[in-house]
Amino acid sequence: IKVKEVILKKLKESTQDYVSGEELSNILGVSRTAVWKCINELKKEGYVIDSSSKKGYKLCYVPDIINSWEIKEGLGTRIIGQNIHCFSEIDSTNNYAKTLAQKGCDDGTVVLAEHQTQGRGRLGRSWDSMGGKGIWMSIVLRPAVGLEDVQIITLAAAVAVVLAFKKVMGIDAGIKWPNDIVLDGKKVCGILTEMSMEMERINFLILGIGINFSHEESEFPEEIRDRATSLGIYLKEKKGMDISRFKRSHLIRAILSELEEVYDMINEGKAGVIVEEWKKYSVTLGKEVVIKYREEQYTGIAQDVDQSGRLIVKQDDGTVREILSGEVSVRGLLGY
Ligand code: BTX
Repeated sequence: IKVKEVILKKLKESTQDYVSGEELSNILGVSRTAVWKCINELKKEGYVIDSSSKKGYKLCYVPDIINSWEIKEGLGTRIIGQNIHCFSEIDSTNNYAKTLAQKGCDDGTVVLAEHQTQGRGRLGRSWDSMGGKGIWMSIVLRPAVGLEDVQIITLAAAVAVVLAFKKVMGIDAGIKWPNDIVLDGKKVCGILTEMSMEMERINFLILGIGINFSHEESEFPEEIRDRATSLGIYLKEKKGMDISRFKRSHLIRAILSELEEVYDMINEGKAGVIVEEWKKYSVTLGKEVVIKYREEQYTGIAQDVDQSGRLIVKQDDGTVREILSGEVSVRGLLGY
């Protein structure tokens, strides 16, 4: 992998000119045949490289694939994304991240896959994770905070994703409490937070983020088509832009770097700042909501989110409830 990484770096530094096979083999201290083999591997992955027996190699096109060196290129974080594990197929990135965390991996370790065969949502639901179309990613966090702040981390992750959408694509997305990210009332991203506790303390936390990137409408399973959307669908409809001008690795990098900023704030005890930021993007506050919790169901108006991330709902009879978990449907969103 190292050799491939260096070759790619060299080719990227010189996109106007050819880089000779001899130069590459000298830099790397490997044979020209070894260089040629790596070039072929890169081509198989989708990189378009022109090779000329006289001049050498020239990089013509970088594909939208997910690998650690594309993501790490220009990633300015200290913690999040220092270790990145990429798979072409996996059951669930959250499962793999959990195994890594149990073995003691570093804070901020990232797991990504092109395709998940058993992508998971919350409450035992499944998450459709089509190959090559999305960002299916899990991040291991070891926050220095107590259990009461777990909800804030989930809210913070949603804020990080929304900020990255804005920075990279100019898209203004909304957040449905606690952490569904929606465009035009449809879900474009879901976040699943799982945690391991030890003696009342957080041992580690897995932040699973699923983003529909380039799906066309017909590529979603029929049963979710009216509730799901992708960045690609939205860009085409609203801005007449094609998603192919963006690369997933670029968006991933932006998310990791926004995530590090909010993560720092949490570790510094600034949960309040996160809640205020979250409220700016909320599509829940002020709306009529239906809360389902176990056997119970009631309606009310979502009034606020408190410092612990609880949703404050005022019921029609005036009773005020604080909600930490449960299902919340918002009038006008996701088919309700
Ligand atoms: P959730 O329970 O809020 O959402 C799941 C529900 O959303 C499903 O029941 C279905 O109705 C709908 N749905 C399923 N797939 C999609 C999709 N691709 N787009 C829009 N709606 C969909 C949200 O759970 C949390 C999802 C986290 C996914 C990430 S991906 C990386 C990591 N690994 C893993 O297994 N899960 C997380």
